[in-house]
Amino acid sequence: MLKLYGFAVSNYFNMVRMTLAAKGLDYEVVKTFPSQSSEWVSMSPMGKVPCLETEHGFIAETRVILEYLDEQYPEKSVFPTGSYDKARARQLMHSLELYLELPARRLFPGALFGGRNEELTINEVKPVLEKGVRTINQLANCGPYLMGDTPMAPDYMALYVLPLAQAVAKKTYGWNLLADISGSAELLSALNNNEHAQQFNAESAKEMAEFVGGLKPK
Ligand SMILES: N[C@@H](CCC(=O)N[C@@H](CS)C(=O)NCC(=O)O)C(=O)O
Repeated sequence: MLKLYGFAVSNYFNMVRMTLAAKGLDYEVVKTFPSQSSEWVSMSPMGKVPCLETEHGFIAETRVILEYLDEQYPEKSVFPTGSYDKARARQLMHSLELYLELPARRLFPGALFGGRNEELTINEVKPVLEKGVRTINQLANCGPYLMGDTPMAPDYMALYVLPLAQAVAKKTYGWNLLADISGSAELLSALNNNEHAQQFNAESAKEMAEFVGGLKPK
């Protein structure tokens, strides 16, 4: 059986879980935190989660895992058919990660973790996020999902990337980023209606509460 390594608070882990659920695949979760231990790095070379264990070996990097799952288990595909539409789906996924998720992560310390961000970082990230928003608007065909009326792999990324980018942009710039992505409210509402999304959100909230509880002095 497939094994998925990661933890419930992880955005990327949840993107894979949504895809596995959409495809109706059985898998076992192995709760794992990122680390540079030699054992973990031998499975996930950057030490990150998620990582998927298949009958052939390990695969890391979320977008690659999603594509592997779709090729290996073509039933209930989460990519459109046809090279052009598939490439557009991949372009959306790259754009969500490179131009929203990753720049937003640079601001985590000040926006989410009670630290502070350097002025330089704050100024560098804003135009990247703005261009990222423009890109998603240009590529998306919200109806209500990013590729039309059926949820697909880009949606399972957007479900976790958009709220995070919104939280960071709001806290850092007072910017309601989601209001600038047309159809995002309908998209997130449709995706959050999914029973698996609700289950993973609940697990994430529970794990986050345990984590925060663990930080409080006893
Ligand atoms: N590009 C990676 C990113 C995964 C990632 O950053 N995961 C976070 C947890 S949500 C992590 O492992 N962080 C630890 C680290 O960056 O070393 C992917 O697509 O899977």
